[in-house]
Amino acid sequence: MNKRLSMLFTITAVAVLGATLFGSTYTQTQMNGQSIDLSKMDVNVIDQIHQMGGLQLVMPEAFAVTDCGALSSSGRNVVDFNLTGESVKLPIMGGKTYNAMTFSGQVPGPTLRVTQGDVVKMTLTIPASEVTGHGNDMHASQMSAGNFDSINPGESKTYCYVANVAGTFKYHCSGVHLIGMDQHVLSGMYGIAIVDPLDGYNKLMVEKTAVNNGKVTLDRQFYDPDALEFQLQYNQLYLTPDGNYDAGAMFMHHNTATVVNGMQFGYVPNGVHNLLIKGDANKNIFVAQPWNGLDLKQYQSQLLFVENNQHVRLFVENHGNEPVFFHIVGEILDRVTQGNRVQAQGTETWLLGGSQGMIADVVFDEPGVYVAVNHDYAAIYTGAASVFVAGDPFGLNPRLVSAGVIPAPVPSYAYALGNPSDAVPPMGMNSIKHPAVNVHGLYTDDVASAKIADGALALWDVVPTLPPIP
Ligand SMILES: [Cu+2]
Repeated sequence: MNKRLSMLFTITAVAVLGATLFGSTYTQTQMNGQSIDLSKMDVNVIDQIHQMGGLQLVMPEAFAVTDCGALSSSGRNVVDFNLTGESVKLPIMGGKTYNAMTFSGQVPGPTLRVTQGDVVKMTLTIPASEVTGHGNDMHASQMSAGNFDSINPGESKTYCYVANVAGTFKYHCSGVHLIGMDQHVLSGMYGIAIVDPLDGYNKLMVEKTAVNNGKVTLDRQFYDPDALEFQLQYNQLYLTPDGNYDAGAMFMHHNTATVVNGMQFGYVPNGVHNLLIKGDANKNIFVAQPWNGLDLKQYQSQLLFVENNQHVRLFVENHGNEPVFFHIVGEILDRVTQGNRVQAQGTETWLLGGSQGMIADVVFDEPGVYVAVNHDYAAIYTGAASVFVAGDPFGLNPRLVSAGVIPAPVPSYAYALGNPSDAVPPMGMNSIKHPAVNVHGLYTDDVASAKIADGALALWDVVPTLPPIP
């Protein structure tokens, strides 16, 4: 065999092996971008595979079948979850756009929230105008995604399952018959399902100490299960300069951006916060303020506001290709749970591998600024830094009251500015309602308009009407 033919033969064999190993078939871009060193492949093994008739992806026929009719009349609560598959252009940090693939025009897709034991009835619709088919795999189910397969443009398909296990679970596009799954997921087709425990969440214990009669003693504090809740979903973007998916970069884990809820540095201060705190929109109060300015509308970065001594529940998911070392600068995670079982108490950092979720419970005791990071320095510097502001660390209450923005001092700035809509999950078991929500997220304008119609604050309209704050 001449050298060129041999190389082609090897590439074909790698594609077949890839299909076998990953249940997928490499696309041409992935072949070009693959990082396997072909020169080190054992061609004899490939010969043997070919002598055996070759390998190809053959899925067994007998997938477990879900009967929506039977599940709907089983005495369980049925929750409809409707998604559409839409390819759209969305912004990236720095002013460019990328070719995103989305569930329902937003990245991440809408959050599903159910109670353990509910039937989820998920319907995926692909508009006739969509450029490609899409699939769906919900990790909260325990049915193979092969059963659902993928759907062509102009079609719709429904899938039912019982959410038997409590926790935070990824859902994602499964590509077209599993082909291109990596491209679809890393371009934006991911989201979470929150399954609340059937009997509700447990009260939270926080380790403290006290001094009694000159002696240091344990002073454990207990918090009600009701909590203020946020969702933080980690992923990466791998893009060419034109904003297309770059499979070669993906294979080498060379990301273009680390994103939280779809955006780099999406929860850091912007000009409004500069103005409130420094009296000058151009005086940055944080090192990175890339989504800065009212003109960015739903894309301007927003802060996460919490009260002191409030039980805060974080639903965290790693959708990406790289680990998340979840850490909050200035805090210890008071509890980490998965599947409603405590995994850790009083841990500084918790590791989430790819496609892994958790619930982290935290109480922010002192007024201040706390930064939630992926404690991988490359991830921090490429976007995984999200700022929580607890209480009134900037002493704004008197100024906000005298300017008439709020009638009386408030326990967090959420009462004046709201919390970002893409970080606020739907209400569920033991949820404390956010005082207000502002429109923030990697949303199409249609999605942003729908959020406003639902009562979320459009800060870019509201803030200019506020009286000047001295
Ligand atoms: Cu897709």
